[in-house]
Amino acid sequence: MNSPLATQPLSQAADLDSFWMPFTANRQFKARPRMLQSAEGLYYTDVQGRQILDGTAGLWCCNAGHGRREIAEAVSRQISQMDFAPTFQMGHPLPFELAERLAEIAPAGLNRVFFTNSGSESVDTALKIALAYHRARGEGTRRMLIGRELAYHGVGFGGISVGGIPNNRRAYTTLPHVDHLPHTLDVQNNAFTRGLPAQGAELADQLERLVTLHGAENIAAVIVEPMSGSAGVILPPVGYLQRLREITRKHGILLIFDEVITGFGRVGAPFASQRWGVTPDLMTVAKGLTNGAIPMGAVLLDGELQEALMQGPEGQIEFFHGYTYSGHPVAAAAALATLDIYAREGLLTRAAELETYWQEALHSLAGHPNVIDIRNTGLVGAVHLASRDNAPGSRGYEVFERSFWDGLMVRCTGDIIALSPPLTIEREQIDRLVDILGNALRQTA
Ligand code: PXG
Ligand code: PLP
Repeated sequence: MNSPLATQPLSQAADLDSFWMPFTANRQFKARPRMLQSAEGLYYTDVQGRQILDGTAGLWCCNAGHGRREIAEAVSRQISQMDFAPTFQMGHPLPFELAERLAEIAPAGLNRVFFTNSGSESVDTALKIALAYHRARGEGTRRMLIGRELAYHGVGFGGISVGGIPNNRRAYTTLPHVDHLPHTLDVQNNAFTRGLPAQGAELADQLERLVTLHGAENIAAVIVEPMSGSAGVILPPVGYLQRLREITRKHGILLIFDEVITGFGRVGAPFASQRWGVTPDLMTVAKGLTNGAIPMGAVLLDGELQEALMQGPEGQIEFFHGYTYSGHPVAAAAALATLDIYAREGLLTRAAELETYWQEALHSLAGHPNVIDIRNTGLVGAVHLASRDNAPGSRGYEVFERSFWDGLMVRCTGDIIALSPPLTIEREQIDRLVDILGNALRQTA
């Protein structure tokens, strides 16, 4: 494998200036573009015809792998039959069917579904439901939202407010009445742990401090990713989520799990909530809901929350919120076809079956240059590199770029390499992934 880092020709695309790419160093990218053209199974093919093993399921979303014909056909059929239908004061069967199907695989009690178009919209929706719920119950002083350091909850103003990634916040303004729990990354004590770290459950007790500081009667909800994905795979210490659940319940605070990444089989159960045995009051999803094929998100919630908003006259709208495309027929068709695939192929639990193999393959990279931690759960992994003096992030980026030209797609967050392959990955492909990444690590000083 030779890395054509310096020899890559510019793409054939006529003009790269007009598209302002999201979360991208546009000038750097456009000087040497990585341009994908097609995808099938575990592989992307780029415009030069090079095959790239997908180590990230796109952006954590193509859980069933690429090119799934059933999804394409469902989308094509639906778009011909009915391209769009309003869901404000109007309906069509698909989102009703989809909501019921989601409730069947969701953690017990989460049997109401509000549709959105993305994870960011799901987060804003969940936060609004939490605020409206308390107000409807006569506890309107509960306005405060608690997030966590290093959390990623998308890019809406609600999401960046409860989120804790400094670069995603600092150029903007955030909601008032927000506070944050400490994050749970502890490389000093937990480095190279296989699975969930043993140390750190007591970090959940920081919530008691925030309750004392702000008053339980002022706190509406706590939102956490059961496992932080974007910030570089930060796992919940054993017992941590249970502790958060106990404290929130004790103080009448709603608990929201943001399962945009962990949902749909990523950590070995349909949802992280089930894998780690903690049921939140609300749960946000997106990404894997449609296998990434069509934008769609959702908030799943306990039926009692919706009930609390239904106390007014029958003709009164109980929740003043919704998106033009909430329950979009084409997205719903894609989601139903996706759920069929997940069920038929056992993908919502396949990560649990592959977990040990994945874990050992990944941990074989311990001892490679600059590796200071390796983390894993389900089919998620992170290789954490020491940062270069005065150039944090540069080493991670170099490994990412080298891997790409060697035929492997990974994500880098600063100096952390994150991995989340499609849940359809086979053992040989895991070996290949680790080979290419190992090579990139060895070649990166
Ligand atoms: N919550 C969580 C936990 C997420 O991971 C969002 C909300 C926002 O979803 P949308 O659909 O609005 O992007 C996310 C998204 C990465 C990466 O490389 C992660 C996400 C998106 C893009 C890249 O880690 N997570
Ligand atoms: N802006 C304007 C002017 C609108 O009319 C609408 C929806 O009708 C929106 C924003 C919101 O768009 P969406 O429902 O797709 O989120």
